[in-house]
Amino acid sequence: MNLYQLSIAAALSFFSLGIQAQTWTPPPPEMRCPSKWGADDERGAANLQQPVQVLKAASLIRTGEVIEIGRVLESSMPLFGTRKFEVHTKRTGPALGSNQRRSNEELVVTELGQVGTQFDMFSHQTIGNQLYNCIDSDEIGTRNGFTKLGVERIGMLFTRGLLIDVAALKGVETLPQTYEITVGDLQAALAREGLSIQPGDAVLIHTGWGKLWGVDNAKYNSGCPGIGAPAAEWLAKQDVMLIGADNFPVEVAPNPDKAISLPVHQIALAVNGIFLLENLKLDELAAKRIHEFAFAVQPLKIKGGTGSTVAPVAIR
Ligand code: UVW
Repeated sequence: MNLYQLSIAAALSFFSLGIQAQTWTPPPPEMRCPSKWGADDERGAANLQQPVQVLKAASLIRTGEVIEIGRVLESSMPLFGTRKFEVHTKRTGPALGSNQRRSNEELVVTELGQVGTQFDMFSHQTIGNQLYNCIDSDEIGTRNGFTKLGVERIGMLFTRGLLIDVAALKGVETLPQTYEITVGDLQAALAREGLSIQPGDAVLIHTGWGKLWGVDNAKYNSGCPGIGAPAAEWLAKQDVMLIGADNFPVEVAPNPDKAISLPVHQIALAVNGIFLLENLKLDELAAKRIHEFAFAVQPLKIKGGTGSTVAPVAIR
């Protein structure tokens, strides 16, 4: 083997060490319901949003620097499946009055809950027919939104944020496509920064995949590195409030186990009542090596909505 072949072999074994070809099966209803927040609960991990959580996050603000981690909404952004985003500018009428006042506005045609940097609510994903707390999605789905588990119930989340930079841990700008981030990767990246997860944290995972946003949208949407089911279950055990990433589904896609579809969506939203935050812009936090910060996000109050496009920030 020459030097080039040796380095390729070393890189392959470095990444393959993390690959867990495990399957995942949803727990039966009696093991996931009622949720730990009670049978009538609709807010899941948002219940961790208590005054003490806000004060803890506020104590992390030392310089006042605000870093935007949300994407700009525009028609040229990557869109999943058949989703669309169109802005139709409306210039409303002639100049009025002696002061010549004119107005501009726009009609935005989009799946407002599920485009751009997006916050997934529990009404977004099911196991069979059942949503979080084993609520039957057919019983609460109407032509005007869901009568339970709507995103309007969440409000402002202001909590401690952590950036887990797995790309930096591996010494790459971008993790390989379909690389499954393991529990060991998360633990090693946290240890590298001397950090540990606390209940109520917003955990954001940097894979580097976000570099493709607006640059190669087809590749961005064709699959991505991200956490697998074991890492999601481990994060859920740490009592996190939210899991986010710089890719479209937070999780590895497609799953290495070709028999299952986006299991992390079910683990987070349907089983544990933990929010997902997709399509984050994490390059600035990663470049500045900011790993702990105050995190703020407020989903739109779309009554009965399955999620919300959002503009979250990190403040340090
Ligand atoms: C799905 O709707 C499956 O995906 P996402 O939550 O990633 O938009």
